[in-house]
Amino acid sequence: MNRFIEQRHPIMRVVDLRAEHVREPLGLGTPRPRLSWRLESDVPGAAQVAYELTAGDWTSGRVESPDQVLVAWPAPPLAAREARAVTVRVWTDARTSAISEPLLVEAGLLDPAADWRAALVEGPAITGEDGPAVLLRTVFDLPAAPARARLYATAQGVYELELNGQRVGDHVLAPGWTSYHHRLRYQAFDVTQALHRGPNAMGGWLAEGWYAGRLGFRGGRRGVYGERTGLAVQLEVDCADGSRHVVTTDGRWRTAPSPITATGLYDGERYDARRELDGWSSPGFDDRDWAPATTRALDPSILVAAEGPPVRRTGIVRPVAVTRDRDGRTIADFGQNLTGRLRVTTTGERGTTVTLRHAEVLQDGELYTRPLREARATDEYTVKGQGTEVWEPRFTVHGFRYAEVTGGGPGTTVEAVVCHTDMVRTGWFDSSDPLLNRLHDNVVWSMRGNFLDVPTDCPQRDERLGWTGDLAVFAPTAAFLYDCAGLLTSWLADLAAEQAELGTVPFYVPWVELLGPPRPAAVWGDAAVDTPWTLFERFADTGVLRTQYPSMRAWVDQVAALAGEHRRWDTGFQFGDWLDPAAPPERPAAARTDAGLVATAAHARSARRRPAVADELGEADDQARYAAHAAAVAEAFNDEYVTPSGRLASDAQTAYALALTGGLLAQQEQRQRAGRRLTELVAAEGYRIGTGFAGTPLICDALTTAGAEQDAYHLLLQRECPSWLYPVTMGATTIWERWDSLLPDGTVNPGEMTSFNHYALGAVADWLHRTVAGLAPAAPGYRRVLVRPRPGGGLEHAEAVHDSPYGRIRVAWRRSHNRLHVQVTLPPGVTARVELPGTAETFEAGSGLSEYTCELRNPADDPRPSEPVHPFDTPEE
Ligand code: RAM
Repeated sequence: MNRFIEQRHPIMRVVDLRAEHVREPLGLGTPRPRLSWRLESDVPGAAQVAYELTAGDWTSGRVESPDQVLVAWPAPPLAAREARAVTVRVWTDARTSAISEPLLVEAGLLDPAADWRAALVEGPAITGEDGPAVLLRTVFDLPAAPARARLYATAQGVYELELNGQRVGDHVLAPGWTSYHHRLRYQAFDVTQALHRGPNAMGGWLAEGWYAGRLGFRGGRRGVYGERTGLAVQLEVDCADGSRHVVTTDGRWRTAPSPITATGLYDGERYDARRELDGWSSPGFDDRDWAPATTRALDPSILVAAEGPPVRRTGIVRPVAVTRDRDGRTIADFGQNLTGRLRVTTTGERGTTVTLRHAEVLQDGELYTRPLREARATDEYTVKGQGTEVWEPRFTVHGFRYAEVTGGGPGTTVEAVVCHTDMVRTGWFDSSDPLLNRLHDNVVWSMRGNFLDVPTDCPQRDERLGWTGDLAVFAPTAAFLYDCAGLLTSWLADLAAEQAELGTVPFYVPWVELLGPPRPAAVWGDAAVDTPWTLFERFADTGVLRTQYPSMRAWVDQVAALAGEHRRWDTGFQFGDWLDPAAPPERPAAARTDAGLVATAAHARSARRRPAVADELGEADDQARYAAHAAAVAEAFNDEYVTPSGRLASDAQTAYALALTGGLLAQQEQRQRAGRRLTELVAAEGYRIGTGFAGTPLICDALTTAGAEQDAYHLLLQRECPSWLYPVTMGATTIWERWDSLLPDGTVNPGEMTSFNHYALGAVADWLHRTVAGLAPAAPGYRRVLVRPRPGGGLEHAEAVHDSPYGRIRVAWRRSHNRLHVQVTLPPGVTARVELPGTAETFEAGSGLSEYTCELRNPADDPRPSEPVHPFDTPEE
């Protein structure tokens, strides 16, 4: 319980002032960035009653309002490139805070059609194999020292830039992956310090990446977005003498081959250090034998600014063991399945090649690469032979725990460089059960491994696609663990763009046509509704509801049309309860629960959210229309799939879980019967998992709703396969795609889809946070919290900590004998309703620390009537 030390706040102060969901607000894409801040105070119950914002010399004056999350920009809109220092101070009933540290907020190129001048300088055309990276460079003179310099850059491909021999920024795989034909992200850098009076040089590395490299399974496709890469840069310099200079990618750039002779996201990178060109991005370099770069126009209308943090190197992991296999090859075990690449230090002889292969698992002491399918995941470094050489690939990442190193000299060492979107960690869980804690750590690592600009299904094989269903079920967990609002806002913009083009929400976003044209599929397509709702619920972002509103509506309307007059979606393609453990490995859609039942329940859930969204946005007509539709779908579901006594047409766990958590059972009697039947089915299955993709994220909530929390614990703490803890007992360090990705005999599941890093089944962590620890949102952004811990499973203590938009929330409990002690810590501005087990009494908590003690009785004696544990969907009485 003491893993998270309480902070003492001796004074009242405003901290963590931020703009939109970007932590470094340079080059913002909006002229009116919304602002958020946190208040720290040691006065119990303290809450803001008013604030004053300043932006440059503009001030809002005192505004009577408790709002402190995504508060509307108070000043005249920013012009393109305009920067203003923002501060805030707040008042509570009793005190006034000091003025906060200033936050410099700077707009980017707000109207790219007018502000963007750069063309693309091109790389080579694609071939049937991974292409090389090329170098591109130009030189320019500055008449005086720079006073302010901004570099805006993007690529059709992936790029890195250098100025005068120095790397620009620390982004990995920029510009990231968006639906490039709709939205191409540009990056903004402050490069004032990298320039000087006189001659300067700028250089770029450019490779195929997602734009032109191989994407997708079964051989995939190349050149999905275009057959030739391009780099676009616009450097804007204001010099001390008042002169202004703009350097762009244009016909003056020159190009040459780089040491990277081939690079691809799946196959890896080849680097020949003998081909390095010293000083190539510095002014004095002789580039006469470089070729002039060809250029082509860039359509500026698709350019967008970043909405979240970039991909970066976020950690280094050193091997926990280094062994030699039967053939004398070195195998490094990093002790953790992760996403990134190796940094190798070697002292070989010139011309020798160090080969690095990657895998998630070993079998018979060797790397086992079959689960990677057609991803080679192999990097090669050819030594130049000048003492100690250190190399890390630039334009590839792999999902791996083990690496095989061959060909290096005797002193060759490797370390793993973890790469993913550089989100701020915001959520923690701890309990008295080490296996449960490891499960939670595995969820965190699977999120890290798969939030690489796009929320992907897996990071290792020839796939790594933004599967919508996976994200739809995982988003609530993700939003607790990390501040992923920016990343998901960007992804949702792609989802909406693809949906508008394709006429439906595709299976994954960005869309790459691999399996024929996109088709609507329940649960997966419902990401269009679920994800913005989650962002609203967890980050209080009404803006994202507004932006996604047409996409949400289009999805619900499309499914309503498919369901037709009888309001059942029981035709066409469905993934259904994908990967039900009872389905044969080669037929993952052959689940026990009828696909039409799953699809209709999913539709009912999305339809039910629509009026809530419409209400939030003040769309009264839609509110009434969709409320009626949602009721009609629920009724249709009841008519078709539920008996009057509460049995379901598919007598399977997922069917009951969907009905119970979706509010689809009209009568109390039906709910009780369904709850009992679900409990029976779970017990009959021996408390092993009996649900697939659609049911697994809901099963513990469904049991809780049915008043069977102890059965949920039984399921949660099961160690026999299939279960959440079985992989943990098998040494898993991430969440697996299949419960038995590794079979009990230690061999790898022979199925074609056997990833060891797939976050979807980790969605249970949201239940750990909300119900085991008892920390659930009860109003957007956790402004109000439901503290409803439900101890069980023999746990002695548990706690969850969340850095909400308002500040740190902690709920911790510990049992001693038959007493339960609960601690609740809330930040200023946040209140909680506290519901302790075994009593119908409720308590109110305000900011600061509140402590409660109650008797723990047999949970079966709990007098509280069963009710949904996800309170946010159910208005407080
Ligand atoms: C697999 C993906 C993903 C799932 C789809 C249906 O290929 O890895 O997890 O959403 O199938």
